[in-house]
Amino acid sequence: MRRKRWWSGGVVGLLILMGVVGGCTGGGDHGGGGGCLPFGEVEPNDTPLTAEVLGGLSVGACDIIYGSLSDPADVDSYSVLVRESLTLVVTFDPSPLVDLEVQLLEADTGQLLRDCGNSVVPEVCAVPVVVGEVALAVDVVVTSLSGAGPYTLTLNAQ
Ligand SMILES: [Ca+2]
Repeated sequence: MRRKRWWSGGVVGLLILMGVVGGCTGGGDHGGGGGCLPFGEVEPNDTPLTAEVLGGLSVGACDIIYGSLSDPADVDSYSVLVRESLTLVVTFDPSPLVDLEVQLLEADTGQLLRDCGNSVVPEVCAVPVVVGEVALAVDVVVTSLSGAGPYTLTLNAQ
């Protein structure tokens, strides 16, 4: 009798566990509660080959990057793996010392997905990303139009 009850509890527990895992498609990329995962910038990151890898993005996930362009010629590249079709909402918040340009490229082909323009207008850039059966690597490239200084970049997958 006792053994049977234990087994029932085990099945229920397993189903609950499966439900939790199935419901969180981010696979641990977001800490729950909708908070953004923080990243510090790591140099060198000037080229697609040295892009800082931020990991996978699924709907509901969010990364926030604290970076800095050390001089007007500096380039900062970040690589995300988009796991499903989603809209990537990029928000950039530079220091007044720097005027940024942010571009999103398909990592494998180098094809431009969206030029988000400079940091004056707009400061928010929504980029639809269509993903087939295989996850798509996207490079986010930050350059300076003028000046140099720190910035905050938020990648929100919706
Ligand atoms: Ca750099």
